[in-house]
Amino acid sequence: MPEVILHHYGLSPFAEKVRTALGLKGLAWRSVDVAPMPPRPLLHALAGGYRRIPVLQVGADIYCDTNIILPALERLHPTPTLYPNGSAGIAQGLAFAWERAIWVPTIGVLSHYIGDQLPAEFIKDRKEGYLGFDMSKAAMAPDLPRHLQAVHAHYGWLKTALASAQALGRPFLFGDAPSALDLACWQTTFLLRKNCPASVDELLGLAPLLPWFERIAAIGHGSSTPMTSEEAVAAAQAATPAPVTHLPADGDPAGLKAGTLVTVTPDDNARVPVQGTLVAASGTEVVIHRRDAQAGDLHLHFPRLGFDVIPV
Ligand SMILES: N[C@@H](CCC(=O)N[C@@H](CS)C(=O)NCC(=O)O)C(=O)O
Repeated sequence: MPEVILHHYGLSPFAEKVRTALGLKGLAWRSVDVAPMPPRPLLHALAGGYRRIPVLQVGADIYCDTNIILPALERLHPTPTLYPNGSAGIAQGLAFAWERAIWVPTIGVLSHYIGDQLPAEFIKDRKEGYLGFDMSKAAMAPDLPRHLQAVHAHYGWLKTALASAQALGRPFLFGDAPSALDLACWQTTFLLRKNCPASVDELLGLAPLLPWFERIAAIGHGSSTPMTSEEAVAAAQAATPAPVTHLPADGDPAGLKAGTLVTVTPDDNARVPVQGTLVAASGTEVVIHRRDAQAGDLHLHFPRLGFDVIPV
């Protein structure tokens, strides 16, 4: 099987979720360090304009969004599982819900602490190309009380869930082993705890979560060796996209047929349409083919949750 290649940067918490999933699976992987903001021309060649981080590459198969990266890792390297004790559906659904609901309020808290230290060009990039709003401290300050309420409300259910698990002698949400849901809830907490002063724990009442947080932090990232973007593009060029055998033929719930020209666009932020020909689709995944002048024939995989698939 071709190497697992992660395109990412160190400060990305969504990438930290994938790095930890790679650690949980004990995988050896290749690490392509990308800039924290575009231009990223060689990643653009692979991901067709999808601008978010991380992106996972396996040969000529490109996985965009952690909600398809984790299921792909699970399919390619099933053990140890990211979905212990039959948790796949609930972990995937709640991970999506958690990240979707808590992301902007989490940025509000982050900005409260470090928003005035962020470089102007970073704030401009996030406003114009990613979030659609100004994440500077001054701009976000009026919404801080509302964001704090939202963050507290979400940690409210997480604390209840972890306390209930602990009462049953379980260190993680679904038992003895961490799940994709643990990793999702953990990564947004990681963003705050990594970048804010220690007082963030008190502000958000995180103390009951800390033993769980440390257990996940201890998983590590497996073993990675660096790779350049040029080498990653060459690896895609030299490979052939894997035949799609894990999705039903003509399985698109909206009746889209293989061969249809479509765009796939995130429905929350960084709404850059990626165009390609539908290869296969189901209620959980869509795969499109595109040919890139540098990277050759590629299959791009996206989750259905959080993306619009529109015929051109
Ligand atoms: N739903 C996406 C969210 C990814 C995301 O928002 N990543 C952030 C970095 S943590 C990002 O792309 N920021 C803008 C950028 O790096 O260009 C996923 O699960 O992968």
